[in-house]
Amino acid sequence: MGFQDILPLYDLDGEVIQCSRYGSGHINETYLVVTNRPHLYILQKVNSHVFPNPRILMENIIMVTAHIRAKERDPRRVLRLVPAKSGEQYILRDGNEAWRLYEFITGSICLDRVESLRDFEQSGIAFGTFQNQLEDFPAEELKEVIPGFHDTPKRYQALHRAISENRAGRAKLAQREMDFYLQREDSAGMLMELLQNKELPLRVTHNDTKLNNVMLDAETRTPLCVIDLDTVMPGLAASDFGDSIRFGASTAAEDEKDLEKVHFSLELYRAFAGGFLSVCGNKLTKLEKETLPDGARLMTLECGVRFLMDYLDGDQYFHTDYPEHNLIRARTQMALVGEMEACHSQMLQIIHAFC
Ligand code: ADP
Ligand code: GN1
Ligand code: MG
Repeated sequence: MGFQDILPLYDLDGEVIQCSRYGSGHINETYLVVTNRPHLYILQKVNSHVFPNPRILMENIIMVTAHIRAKERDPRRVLRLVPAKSGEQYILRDGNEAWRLYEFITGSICLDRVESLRDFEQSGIAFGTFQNQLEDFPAEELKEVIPGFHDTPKRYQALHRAISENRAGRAKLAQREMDFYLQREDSAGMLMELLQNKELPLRVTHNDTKLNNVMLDAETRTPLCVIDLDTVMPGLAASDFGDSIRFGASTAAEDEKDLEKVHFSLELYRAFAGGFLSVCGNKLTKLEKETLPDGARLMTLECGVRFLMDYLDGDQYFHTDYPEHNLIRARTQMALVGEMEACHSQMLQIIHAFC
């Protein structure tokens, strides 16, 4: 099924004059729909390989957006699903192929790279606010869309599986990367252990807190809302903080080939931490705050493990543009992990300075 089959199922405001691929997400198929009114929409085909049960994912999104909408008057401050003519909030075809239509968040920008310290501070405010908005959401109502999504030791088990299967015959091309990640396996379970021992609380978290999952107002460059709610599930505050740092506190793109350009920026880290803690710092426990730097290191390590695993599996999961794309991504994460390891105490001091 293509977007041509799906658009007629909606009662759109105006005639469609354009529908084209949009954005730089790694998972879903996203289209910008333009009508002659003009009225913009975002149409998405949910990735059925990554999300084999889109029904529970959509139920989560419907509940979470309703919860936030009850607290926010401005429609631009929460994702809004457009119902189909049938009244359904999403369309299911061929078993597990799900399509959904969102109102386009007008007058907004979405950044793939940080353009200023302030932009990143604002992104911290956006994710801190999201955490607060869902603070009173009944976590038990949320389904675990991808079980163990940020269970780093479980990600390592999957890497071991990928190495031994060597499905794409690429293992010989990734020896240095496999060595790097495997050397760090012992440290991968730290946050999961604290969670299992009930030393860290389980919260409702976003779990995919990339910079390009935040919409800022185009004029004021202050947060409008957080998007890409597919992975909202019970999780750790340190994972949300950490994944933002992984992506946004790098001096280069996630797929930069020239590793000399890839550095972890403490300045960017400080900007995000300041924004994030200014809005939700008083809600986090002492240990949660102490483990935020570990969240950054572990999310970067984990994402690198996932890129490497996908490279070995033959690019089954993340969108790729060329055969080494996932290996290149695994390498940038290695550069960042190395620098984060070297400045852990400074990262912690920065957190203390905001508490
Ligand atoms: P993926 O899971 O593939 O990352 P996203 O839901 O993040 O998919 O969407 C991909 C991109 O589409 C976003 O980074 C953003 O640029 C754009 N986008 C998604 N939803 C909206 C929206 N409601 N309004 C404006 N832009 C959007
Ligand atoms: C994916 O969907 P997107 O592009 O925002 C992935 C994240 C990774 C990220 C790496 C559901 O995020 O977990 O951290 O790529 N999302 C899913 O860039 O796996
Ligand atoms: Mg996204």
